[in-house]
Amino acid sequence: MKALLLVDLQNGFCPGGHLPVAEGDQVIPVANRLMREGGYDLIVASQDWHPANHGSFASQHPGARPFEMGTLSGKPQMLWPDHCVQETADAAFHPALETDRIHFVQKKGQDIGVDSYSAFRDNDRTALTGLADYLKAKGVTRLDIGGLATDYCVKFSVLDALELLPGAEIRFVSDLSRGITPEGVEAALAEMKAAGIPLTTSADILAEARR
Ligand code: VGL
Ligand code: ZN
Repeated sequence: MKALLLVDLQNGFCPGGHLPVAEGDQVIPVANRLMREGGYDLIVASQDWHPANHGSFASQHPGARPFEMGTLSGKPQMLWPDHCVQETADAAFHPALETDRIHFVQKKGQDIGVDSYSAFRDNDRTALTGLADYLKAKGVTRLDIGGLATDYCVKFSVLDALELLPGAEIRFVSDLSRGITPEGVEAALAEMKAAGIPLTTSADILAEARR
């Protein structure tokens, strides 16, 4: 069972959004092509879905500015601009994303006291989202992962998938992903490489599916 996980392909992380990733919108056609022709049996997506008063927002910390380090529930936390607030356009999937091809959407980041970069669990590593159980129940043997942002939600999702789906082959799809900072992307690539995650591209996946 081959599955694709599309991480946070939302307006908020695309140009014009509240936490824009450079060229974030350029991965949308890649995602659509992979959903159509990538040979996947199952397609899942995560959706950053914050309450308006989420504790990761700088706006909730008097005197703090976005992209400063702060604390949340006693732990170091990057403070973000308000983004992906539930039911707003910023939290919606990019309008060009062919969402009718997605079988399951995992929302995350609803708990105001803890951030959730990974699609699989909160940053404090206690609460699981349910995505790993869903994928295990489907018998997923290979999971390709990409999306926004490489240095946060994609990286943590990849590393958690490796741990929470033992026996499954986990791959990072580079051209399906863009990051917030070049340094962050470089560090994320090194971390994934050190964990033994193979890097693949949509071209390789499409060629594989045609064979
Ligand atoms: C993300 C920062 C805050 C992401 C989500 O999707 O990478 N980054 N919330
Ligand atoms: Zn967020």
